[in-house]
Amino acid sequence: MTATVSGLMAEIADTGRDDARGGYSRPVYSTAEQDLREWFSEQARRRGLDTGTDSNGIIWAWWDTPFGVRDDAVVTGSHLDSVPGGGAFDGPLGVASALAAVDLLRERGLTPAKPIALAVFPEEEGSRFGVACLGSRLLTGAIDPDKARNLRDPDGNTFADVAAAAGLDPRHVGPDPDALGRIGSFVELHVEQGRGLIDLDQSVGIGSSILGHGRWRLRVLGQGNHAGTTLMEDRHDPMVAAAGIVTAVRDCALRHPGARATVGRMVPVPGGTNVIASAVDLWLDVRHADDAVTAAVVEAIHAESLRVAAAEGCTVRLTEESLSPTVHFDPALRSRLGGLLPGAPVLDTGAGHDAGVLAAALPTAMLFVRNPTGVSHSPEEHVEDDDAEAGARALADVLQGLAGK
Ligand code: HGY
Ligand code: MN
Ligand code: MN
Ligand code: MN
Repeated sequence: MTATVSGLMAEIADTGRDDARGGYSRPVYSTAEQDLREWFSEQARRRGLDTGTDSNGIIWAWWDTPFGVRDDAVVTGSHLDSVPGGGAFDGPLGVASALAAVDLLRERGLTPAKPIALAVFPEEEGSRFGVACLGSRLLTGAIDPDKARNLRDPDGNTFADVAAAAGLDPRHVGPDPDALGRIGSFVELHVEQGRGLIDLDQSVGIGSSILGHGRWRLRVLGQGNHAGTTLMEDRHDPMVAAAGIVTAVRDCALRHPGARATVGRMVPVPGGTNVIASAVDLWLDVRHADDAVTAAVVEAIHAESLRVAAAEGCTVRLTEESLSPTVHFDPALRSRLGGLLPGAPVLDTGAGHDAGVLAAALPTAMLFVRNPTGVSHSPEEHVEDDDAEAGARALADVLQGLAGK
């Protein structure tokens, strides 16, 4: 029985709905994301794939060759966690398409000459612990395991405690050269998070590069006090400084063509309506194709922030949380995909992906599927059924081309 992508997506359409924000909130190791992990594992087992979760929380589902040697495998997959109030497709589309592609290949009677594996990576969004692609960073050694273990979620839970509650042994997270050594190439299918394929009027595109990006925390320190008894002229209000800093972030980005800088999250401390905050945490997301420009934008924002804060009698502390250099996908693999998908356009992307982390360790490529709204990290994100099935067919063609006889 061949499942369609839209049929598989319909099965998980109610998991992790966020009625307050709209869209989905599926933080890593939350009940919703755990339900999706279990759904995927069941789907994989139903297809006879040898399925298990490794010490980093990555789920692997293996379609072995008749000889059973797990070497030079062709791997595809994505993630099931989401941003708060995210869309249905960012992550799950790649996972559902991988399952549907296996069905299509079985229907075509393929006996893989190389093993094919499906993979689901935890904490791709970094929405719970603040570091994007945490699972693939642990796998490849791109993050220190101790730093990972001590990351905290907004409720103060450490990654070690949450991972342990999810059944992992936090002492064993970290680089896994054996797992990496089994992979010959990795191809991630993902909903496009922009307008490229709309403007090209195409269903599927091939990834060329991922914009370098990073995350920083700006802590603005002021003088907490009573909202009623503190005269305006006596205040050192970090919220006022923070408001000026958010505008400065936009202005610094505009002064560097091609740069993108966002403050998507701002948390006053202690956060009482009748309390002048003592501090405000802002999280900064800065991206540019040239890593030196990203650094220059952050430097300009830091300098501006110090000036704006000083004018309010406040100070600012900047902390780097994660950094991902610009990634150009493997040219040889990319041209092989071009041969397997004639006419598919090549796209760069401003969004980060596990494929971007794995690209540092092995030949990696991406496929994108048209999103007719061009909007992502939002309930408006969408994929039409026909495009979703076209994506699964394209992925099946790629897997067959890379792993077939
Ligand atoms: O932030 C990103 O670009 C990705 O969606 N995690
Ligand atoms: Mn994603
Ligand atoms: Mn995302
Ligand atoms: Mn992503």
